[in-house]
Amino acid sequence: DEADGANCPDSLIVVSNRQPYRHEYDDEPDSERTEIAGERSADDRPMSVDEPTGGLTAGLDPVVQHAQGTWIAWGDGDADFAVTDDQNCVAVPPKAESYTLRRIDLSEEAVDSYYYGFSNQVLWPMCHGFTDRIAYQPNQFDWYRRVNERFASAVGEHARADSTVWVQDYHFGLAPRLIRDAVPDTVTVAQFWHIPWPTPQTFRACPAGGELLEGLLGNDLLAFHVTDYVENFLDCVGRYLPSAVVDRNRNIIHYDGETTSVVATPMGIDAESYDRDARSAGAKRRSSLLEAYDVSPENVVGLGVDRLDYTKGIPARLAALERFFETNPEWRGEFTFVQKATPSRTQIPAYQRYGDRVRNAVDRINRRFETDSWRPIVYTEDYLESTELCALYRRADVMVVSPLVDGMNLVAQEYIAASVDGDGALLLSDRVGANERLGSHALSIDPTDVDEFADRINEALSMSSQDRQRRMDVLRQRVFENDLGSWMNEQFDHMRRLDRKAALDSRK
Ligand code: ADQ
Repeated sequence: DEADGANCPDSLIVVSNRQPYRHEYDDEPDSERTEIAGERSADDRPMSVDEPTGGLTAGLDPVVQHAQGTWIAWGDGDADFAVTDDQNCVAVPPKAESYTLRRIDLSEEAVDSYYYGFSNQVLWPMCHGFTDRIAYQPNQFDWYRRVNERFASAVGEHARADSTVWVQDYHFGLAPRLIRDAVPDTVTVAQFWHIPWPTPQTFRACPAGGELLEGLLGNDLLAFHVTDYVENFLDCVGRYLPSAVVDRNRNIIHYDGETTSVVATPMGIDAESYDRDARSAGAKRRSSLLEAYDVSPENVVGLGVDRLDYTKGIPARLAALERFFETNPEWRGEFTFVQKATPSRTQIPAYQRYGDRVRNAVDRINRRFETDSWRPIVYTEDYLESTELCALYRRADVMVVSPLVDGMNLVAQEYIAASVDGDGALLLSDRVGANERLGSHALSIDPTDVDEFADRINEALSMSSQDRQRRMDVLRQRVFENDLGSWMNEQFDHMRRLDRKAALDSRK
């Protein structure tokens, strides 16, 4: 199951908000990404190209290379449009050009309203069930529609009769129907929705919800991580689009002349590469982060790795750690918890406040328990190279993944793939998509129950080595068998099986 694209459609068009390559002028370097140096813009200013590091973008890039396809995304780099042609296209990867990156130029106002507004302050909280965090202004939806239209018409310019269009995520809820109207009838349109889909009760709070459902039903294939989200989506359509025909046995919806198959395909990671990085020279040495913070090699280490997002449940995790140190004083000085937090969407006030809340809680707990030679919580927002992240994963005796809600959660899988010594323990929230596949062999937690959570930390630390090994064996098998490559193949198999052309022919 190599993720090299051998199984992908002949003519593939990927649509996503984030682009795989970004051109930046060197005078404003971005330390968060690896760079291919030495490029120069037409006006002869030195430039660099950021390339994808990890996750879906890095996984899809070789597939689109193999397909010699087209990738359409927001051009968010300051030198992006200095290198594109008059259609806003550039051939990538740099120096090994094999596919077309079509960049969409978005104004600041468009980004504010479409990305920070409707996508991240309406759809994100709504889909995660945080309806009280929805901050909706009507012009946000107008911009969301307008940006979806721009992406859809770009797809129209690149699509051929045999193209397959694969749309990523919640930034493009309206695009599928718009794409359908902009491309030949024979084109297959598919989408993967990376976050949860809520119940009808929650979805009631979604502004323009009906239009969103209609947009998504422009897809031939709509995929989620787990069956709960599929069920919720079918329930929402049944409830809020009365003229749709929902076939609950086959998970198919007929609406306005189109047929949409809805499937659950849990996403995996490139497990081999985490395994490799964890075994590499850099990772075998002690984690330089732990050295920098003077964590004793004798200490037992717990680890959390999250974006600073209110769905990730970091304050509740810190409360559980505080309870743990309170009730298990014998672990003071012996157990250090490392929290790696990545600032995200910091333009949004709720995210700024969340960051403050987390940092304050860490400081308070550290002041309460720390000694001259030991600090209970090591907290960092620094960017970590993959080898350093893998060194931490490998070193961690206990990994804590405790979101309040999470579509899937890749961090839990990364920990497992990097646990090459096979003796780590995973504490896993029962409210994440990953729980479906991993829950039976992790230590399952309700992330909001402070006492139970603290007990579970104690349980993980006291578990026998055989028990940890036995659980980790099964977890590793599941993560390696269901990796990113097999996830992608599953998508492409579904797309192929739809056989849109045959369906059209039979209608004639
Ligand atoms: P996220 O909410 O971002 O993803 P997650 O699935 O954990 O959550 O993926 C985060 C990724 O970012 C991981 O690959 C992690 O290693 C990486 N990362 C985090 N901090 C980093 C750092 N400082 N340096 C380098 N890498 C870092 C959304 C959904 C999830 C879903 C994924 C994929 O919210 O539920 O699992 O998409 O569909």
